[in-house]
Amino acid sequence: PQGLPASVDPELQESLQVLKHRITRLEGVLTLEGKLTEVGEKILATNGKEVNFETTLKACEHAGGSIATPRNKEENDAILDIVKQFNRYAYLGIRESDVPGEFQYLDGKPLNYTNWHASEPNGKGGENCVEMYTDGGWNDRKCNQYRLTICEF
Ligand code: 293
Ligand code: CA
Repeated sequence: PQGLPASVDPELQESLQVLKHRITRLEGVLTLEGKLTEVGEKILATNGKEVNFETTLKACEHAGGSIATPRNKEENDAILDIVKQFNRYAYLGIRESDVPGEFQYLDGKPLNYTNWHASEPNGKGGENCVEMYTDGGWNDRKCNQYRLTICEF
């Protein structure tokens, strides 16, 4: 009936349950096929392609996501799994700020988790992007390298 919230409509409740079950099964299939990694509430995916930073940003955005950005060790490890599977470094959603040597998320907020490789960052303003090595450590690096595209959703 008009005016009642969806939360009390039993038919909508049932439809929602069916949809959620189908999504859960799809996620299971895609995870099994290695096309998708779930970490917390986040989904990670790669297209296996190596492109520069700007192209990575666009590819992830075009897919409705954003470039993978590790916010904690669990997420760093999940991205690392993909980096190791492909044996290719990947750019992260982190960039140098206006202050040389200081890095931030793409929205300009300060980092609240880091995993810099030994002696990094060392670019002193000359390496504005950040790549993940195959040991999970981060290196500041020029943005024009060809790196594995990993997006988060
Ligand atoms: C220098 C010293 C190397 C280091 C490299 C990277 C470049 O060449 O040990 O691996 O910088 O930091 O981003
Ligand atoms: Ca560096």
